[in-house]
Amino acid sequence: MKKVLLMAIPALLLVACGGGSTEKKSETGTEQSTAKSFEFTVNGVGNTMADMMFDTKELKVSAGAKVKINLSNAASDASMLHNIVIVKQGSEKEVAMEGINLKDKNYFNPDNANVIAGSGVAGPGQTVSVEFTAPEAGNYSFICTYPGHWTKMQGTLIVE
Ligand SMILES: [Cu+2]
Repeated sequence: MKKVLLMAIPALLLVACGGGSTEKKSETGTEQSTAKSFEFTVNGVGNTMADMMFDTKELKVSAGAKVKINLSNAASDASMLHNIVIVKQGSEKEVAMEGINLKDKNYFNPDNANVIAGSGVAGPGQTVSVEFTAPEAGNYSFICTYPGHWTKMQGTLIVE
């Protein structure tokens, strides 16, 4: 699994940041024992391009928390391959389009600044996971970037 630790997200939507928080910019490998953690399971359902979707449309976490999202592919049709990629809102299409030819990278570019994190690809009956540190407060999207899926398979990650 790719380790995607984005500590340096360029200031986006940096508005209501009251109080000078002294957030630790933890170096790779260190962990704040006080950090919250969240784990979710999202199911990829449907067996056709028309009815496929994530069964969960909204996830809520705290900024800086450890987050793990398990994507369980509940499809039975062999053509239904899914991943789950967390991206900055508004970049869904761009990230998905860039990923079309990146089969070797699970259909997304982990180096794209709009990508927070992403999972591997799950075939029917398989589960894949993505773990990341929640970015700063705001709304993000989670999408499936398997070619042709992003418009149908979307949800919102709310970071508070
Ligand atoms: Cu998909």
